[in-house]
Amino acid sequence: MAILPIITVPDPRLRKISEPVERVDAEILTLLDDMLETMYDAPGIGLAAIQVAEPRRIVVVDIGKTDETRAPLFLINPEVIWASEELSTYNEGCLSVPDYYDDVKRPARVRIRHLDRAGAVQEFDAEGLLATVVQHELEHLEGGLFIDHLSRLKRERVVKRLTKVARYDEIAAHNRAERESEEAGA
Ligand code: GNR
Ligand code: NI
Repeated sequence: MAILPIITVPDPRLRKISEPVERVDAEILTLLDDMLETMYDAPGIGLAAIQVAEPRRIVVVDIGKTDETRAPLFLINPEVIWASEELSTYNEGCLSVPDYYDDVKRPARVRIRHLDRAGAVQEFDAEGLLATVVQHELEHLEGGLFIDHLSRLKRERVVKRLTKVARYDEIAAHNRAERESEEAGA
């Protein structure tokens, strides 16, 4: 198992449409396990493969709060096959949009069809937080982000701040590499 780096806005890879999984093989199972470990470490309650720079239609979710209530869901090629007309609002966050939370309205209940780890077709109904998280993850597979639901002003403000953070991190990494090569040479 491995903890993978999570990419953040404005990384353009987050806007890619993820590709369906053709066959659930050992490589996919390893990716699912690594994604779960990465999500627990973050910590988060959902993770789409594109957030670890893998443009494949794979999602892990676990809304359990403690180690005892952990119940991971592994969703391969997930689709919403029914959504309620009734909407509900949740204050959402995203590991790829650090330090920002805002209300998003989505269908209150959904029915999901997906492949499981054995490659078998499964369906389940979700409501409440689970319905919200699963829809948030499926949006990632289309290159979407929860900030797409906000006003343009709000979205641009968040993207601007995270662009500055990314530039700052890049300069810090550059300086660190320079210092380390000087120390190695001295
Ligand atoms: O950890 C997460 N919490 C969360 C809270 C409310 C609505 C959605 C989420 S998903 C998020 C992890 C993440 O970024 N998944 O893509
Ligand atoms: Ni997210």
